[in-house]
Amino acid sequence: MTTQQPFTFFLNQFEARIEGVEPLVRRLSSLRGQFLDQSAFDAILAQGDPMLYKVYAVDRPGVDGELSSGLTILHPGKVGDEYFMTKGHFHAVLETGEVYYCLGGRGMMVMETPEGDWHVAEMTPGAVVYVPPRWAHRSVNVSIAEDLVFFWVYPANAGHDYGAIERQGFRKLIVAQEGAPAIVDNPRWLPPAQR
Ligand code: M6P
Ligand code: ZN
Repeated sequence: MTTQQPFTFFLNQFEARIEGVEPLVRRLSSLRGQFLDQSAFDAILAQGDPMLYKVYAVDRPGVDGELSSGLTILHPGKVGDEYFMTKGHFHAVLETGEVYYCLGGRGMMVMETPEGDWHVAEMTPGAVVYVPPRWAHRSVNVSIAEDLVFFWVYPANAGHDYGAIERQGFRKLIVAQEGAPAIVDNPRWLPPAQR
């Protein structure tokens, strides 16, 4: 029985990175079909493929008891009226939660259960957002020009299930209305009984 050894890593809060970790980069093209305004999406892509976010992950072996953690930097921007966001996912092991600790910027965490219950939590520096088991989650940057920076930790064997979200998105979208973020219904979203 090998005993995992304790370790320390350094999260550089001011440069928003984790020393010695290469980030996963997600560009706009990897969220094709996720934004409501498809023509605005295509118009941006015609000019280039902007980086939406970077994920510095300190992943651990996917065995019981291990915890993965890391830092995500989500850039500000919009596709039409909709703010830049992460893909969003359920965990492959549905009954696993996640803790998010916001270090900078201003955002919202959109969450929902497989039954269609929903919740949106504010993300501001110092906020710790608890995502319970069974809740899908997506981070949205609602700032005009500031990166949304947050630390997260979750069970290393949780995995990511993107399928349900890719098929119809979240029940609620975050869009700019008169210059302020608003929670609106997603016209693509269907209740479980109608899928
Ligand atoms: C957080 C964590 C990561 C996740 C990342 C990007 O940083 O939950 O596990 O990968 O968000 O979110 P997504 O995987 O939905 O693109
Ligand atoms: Zn997660």
